[in-house]
Amino acid sequence: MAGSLTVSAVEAYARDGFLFPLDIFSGDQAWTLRTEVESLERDWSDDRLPRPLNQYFRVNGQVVIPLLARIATTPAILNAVESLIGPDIMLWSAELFIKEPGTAKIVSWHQDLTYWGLGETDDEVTAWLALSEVSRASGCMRFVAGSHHQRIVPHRDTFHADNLLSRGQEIAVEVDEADARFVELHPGQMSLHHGRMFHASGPNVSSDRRIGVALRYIAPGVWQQVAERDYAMLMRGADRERNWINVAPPAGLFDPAALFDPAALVLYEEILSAQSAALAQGAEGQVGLYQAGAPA
Ligand SMILES: O=C(O)CCC(=O)C(=O)O
Repeated sequence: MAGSLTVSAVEAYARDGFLFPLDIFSGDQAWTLRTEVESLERDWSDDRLPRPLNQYFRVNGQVVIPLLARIATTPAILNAVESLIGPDIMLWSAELFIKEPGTAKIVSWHQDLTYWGLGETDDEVTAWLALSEVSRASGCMRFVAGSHHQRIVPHRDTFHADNLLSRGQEIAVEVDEADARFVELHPGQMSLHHGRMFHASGPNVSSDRRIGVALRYIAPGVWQQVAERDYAMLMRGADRERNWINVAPPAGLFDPAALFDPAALVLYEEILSAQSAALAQGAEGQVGLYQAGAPA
């Protein structure tokens, strides 16, 4: 099946904690997806939404933006993910990481699972899809091979304005940059990384935007261990464990009807508020992306 990983690729993922580059879309298809993202920015970057558009881009975008839910169901992506976590696949969050050209936005060294409340599971994987040229110059990710074999290491919050992470969290132990692999991708290619992978990304000194879609997939057996409840969208197979409140893809884009429970924008607030118990655990400052009713 298109996208399914070979035995040796699965072994490489188990050894290194990542895989790239994987071809998912042609350059033209990726360009079309990029223009869809950019038309959302053109049409909705005003005050018609309860929160700034970037909030919906950065966390749980699948709940309110059909485009992100649609990308997450791409068979070639799901086939690759299935090779790693099995045939039952749920989407926990879809996120856009955008760095404007010539800007200082970075992502500090971190392990994804640190504040998600999902424990140290091996059954979560991020598929990160490039919708632009993703190079060293444009601020590609860097991975440390084999770092996922460690447990979750201590992190500290920086809340740095140029950090794209919700609390600017960074690993509090030394990471040797010499160990880093640069995850360069062409538009339409993706990488896969383990939730305990040490990873970071640099500023965009190129002349184009750097646009990536991060899709956080879990097997249904993963469970929320900090917040009282959590939500996920079934992508393939079945959710037999029932650890998750199952949510459906949005019926329409920011549909006015979605202002009323149980539809998308209300559901979005409900999910943020539930997840904030995990995502803001131990934070000394406000974790903007998870603040009730507040702009991000
Ligand atoms: O897009 C980036 O630069 C970082 C993304 C990231 O940290 C992630 O997807 O886990």
